[in-house]
Amino acid sequence: MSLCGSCSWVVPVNPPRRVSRQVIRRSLRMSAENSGSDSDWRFGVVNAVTKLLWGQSLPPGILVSSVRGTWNGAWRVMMSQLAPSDSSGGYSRPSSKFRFSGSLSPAGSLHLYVGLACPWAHRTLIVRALKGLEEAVPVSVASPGLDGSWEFKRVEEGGIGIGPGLDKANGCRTLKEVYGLRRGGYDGRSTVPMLWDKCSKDVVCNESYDIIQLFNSSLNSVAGNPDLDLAPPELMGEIEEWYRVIYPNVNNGVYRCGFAQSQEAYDRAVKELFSTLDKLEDHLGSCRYLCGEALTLVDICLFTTLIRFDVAYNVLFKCTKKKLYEYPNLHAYMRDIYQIPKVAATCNFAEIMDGYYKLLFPLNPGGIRPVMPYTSQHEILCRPHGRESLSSATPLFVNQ
Ligand SMILES: N[C@@H](CCC(=O)N[C@@H](CS)C(=O)NCC(=O)O)C(=O)O
Repeated sequence: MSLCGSCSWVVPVNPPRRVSRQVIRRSLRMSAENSGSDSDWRFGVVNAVTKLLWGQSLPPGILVSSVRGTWNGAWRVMMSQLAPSDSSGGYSRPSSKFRFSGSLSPAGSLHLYVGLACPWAHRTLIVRALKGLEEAVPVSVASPGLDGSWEFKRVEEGGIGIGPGLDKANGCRTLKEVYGLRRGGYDGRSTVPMLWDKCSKDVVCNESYDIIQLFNSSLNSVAGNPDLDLAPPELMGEIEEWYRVIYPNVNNGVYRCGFAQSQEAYDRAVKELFSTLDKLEDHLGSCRYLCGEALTLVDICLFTTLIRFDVAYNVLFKCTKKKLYEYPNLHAYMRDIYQIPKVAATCNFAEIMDGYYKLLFPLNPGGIRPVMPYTSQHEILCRPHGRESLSSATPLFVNQ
C-alpha cells in the first residue's frame, strides 16, 4: 500500500512481475474482445500492458508526473508545428496563400469547398445562400479526418440543413488532393474555404474575406438575389473599420486564446477578446447591426464566431470569462441573424462540436464531446429577439 502525497486515496502497488508471452497474448485478446470502437481497442491494449507490467495500478506520483511530462512535451511539439507563435507565445495565424486577383472565368465554372466546423468557411456559405448563388456555385463539404486534414466521405442524408459528403467537382478523396490538381501542384496548407475554378483547374482564392466580397458583388448576373448588397459603397468605410476591430480581437481572438503558448499571451488575448465583446454589447444595445440598420458582410463575419462561442470556444479555447448567453444584446443579435431565412440551415452543430472536440486539433485528449449547451439549441435560437424596433429598414428579403 502507498499513500499518495497530498491526496487521501490509498492505492495498492504490486511489485513488477515477469510476464510470459502467452499471458500477454491472452490479456490483449481479452481487452480487444471487451472493447467496441477503434480507440477503445487501443486503450484496452495500453491498459493490458500497463497492468501486466505494474499490477493493478501505477504509483500515482509516477503516473501523474510521467503523463504530465509526456503530455506537455507532445503539446509543445504539436503547437509549434501546427499553431505558429511569435516570440511571446502568441498565436500568429499564417496568411492565406491564394488571394482573389480580380479576374474570374465565365460564370458556371466556380466550385466552393468548405468544412462545416470552420467559422471562415461558414461565412462563405451564408453569403452564398443570402445572395442565392447555390446553383451558380455548387459546394462540396469536407469533414475533418482523424489526422486533422479535410476529407470527403459518403455520409448518410438526414438532419436539417447542409451536411458533409463527397467531392462533386473533382471526385477527390481529400482536399489536399484537390489543391494538388492545380497547375504547378501545391504543397502548402490545404485550408477551407477554397474557391475552385473548374475551367482553368486552379484555386481562385482560399481567403474567406475575399470570397465573401466576390460573392457579394462579382456574381450578380447569376445570383438569385442580385439586389441584396451586403457591402454598399456608403458603408464600406464603416465595414472595414469594424472588421479591423473584430478580426484580431474576436474572429482570430478566440484562436489567440486557445492556441496561446504562454500565460502572458493567453492573458493578453482573453483581455482583448472580452473588452471587445463588452464594447460590442454596448454598441448593439442601440444598433440592430454593426453598421446601423442594414446587415452587412462584417455582421456575418461576427456571427460565425458568436454561434460557436458557447458551443466550443468558451470551453475548449478557455474563453471562460463569460458565456455569450450572458451578453443579452449579443445573444439577441446572434438570434436575429440565425433567424434570417436560409441562415439556420448553414449551421451544423454536430459537425462543429465533433470538429472542435474530437478531430481538427487534438486539444481534448480522450475526445469526449461535451453536451450541447442549452442556450445554443435550435429552439432557443428561434426565440423572439425583439430587435426589429432598432431598425426602420424593411426586413431582409431573401428569395428562398
Ligand atoms: N484566413 C483563412 C483561414 C482558413 C483556415 O484557417 N481554415 C482552417 C479551418 S478553420 C483549415 O482549413 N485548416 C486546415 C489546415 O490548416 O491544414 C480564411 O479566412 O479563409
